[in-house]
Amino acid sequence: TDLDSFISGLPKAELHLHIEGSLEPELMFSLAERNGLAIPYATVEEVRAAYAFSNLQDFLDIYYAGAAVLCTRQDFHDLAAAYFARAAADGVIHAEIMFDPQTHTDRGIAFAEVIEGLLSAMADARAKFGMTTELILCFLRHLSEEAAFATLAEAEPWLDRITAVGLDSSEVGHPPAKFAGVFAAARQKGLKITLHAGEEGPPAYVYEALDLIGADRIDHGNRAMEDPGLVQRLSSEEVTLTVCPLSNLKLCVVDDLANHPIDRMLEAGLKATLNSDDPAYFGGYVGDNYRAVARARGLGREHLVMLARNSFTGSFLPPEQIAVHL
Ligand code: ES4
Ligand code: ZN
Repeated sequence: TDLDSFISGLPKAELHLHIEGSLEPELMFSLAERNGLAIPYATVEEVRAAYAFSNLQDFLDIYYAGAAVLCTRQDFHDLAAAYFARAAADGVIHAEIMFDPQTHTDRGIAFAEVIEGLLSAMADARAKFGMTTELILCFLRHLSEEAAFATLAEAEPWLDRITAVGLDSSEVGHPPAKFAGVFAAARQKGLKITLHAGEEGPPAYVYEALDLIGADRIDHGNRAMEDPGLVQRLSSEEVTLTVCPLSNLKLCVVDDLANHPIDRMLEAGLKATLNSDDPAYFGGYVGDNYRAVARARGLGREHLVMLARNSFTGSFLPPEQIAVHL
């Protein structure tokens, strides 16, 4: 349709993408074979059938198991190269990708293997597609703050190639406050900060992300909509929210895309963006998210243009580069 081709042709940035969540079942099988690892599935169809989640933790258990096939620098390169090719086809011209080093270093994979594989794919994306890319190092919030400090220390040789630090994994019971020290240290090193907050966790976690951590961006933020004062605050401070509709549907953050709050967020003055989160697990890349939510909520071109515009103004690109995209 017209709207579909309008969406594909709309230049956009992707700001919320876990690179481990872009591992398609086909690549999972080929990497398992290349690395001599067994996986608990017989076929690609069986893998996809396992992707029926009732909450975030359900998904995370399967996502961490899948990530275990990633072992070498080449594996991380191939993973990211496949994502950049799909993103480019979707009209993504700038991508800020998150990675979870602890998921790999805790299995004995060297931090260097992970990041060097990602960096080489990023260089290729620039050369092949003209795409600009940035790295966001995420701490796993179900682990200790001490472990996050150790990860930040491991990243030290690459800090000039890491734009921001993030916080992901199991939200409830692991509030931003648990990581106040390590985010302060990251800020001191010149890193930007983005935190998953208000996906399953309460509005209080979004307040903590702002007040205790000084977050530059909020990942998800859906539950902020429960608190009018918080909506006002996010709106007046122009805090970008990286919203992920197909993720919200798959993880039962919303019961139906027809009830997704994206247009209510925009109308409340929130700087919402559309993103894919873990596209291999949630049934679509960023273009699919635009199309699905446009259809379900009846969004018009003005909404879609605003969402794409927010993806650049909310990016961690320097202001002069943002200006080029507006
Ligand atoms: C994640 Cl959807 C989501 N939420 C929290 N942590 C994550 N890690 C990967 N995907
Ligand atoms: Zn996420």
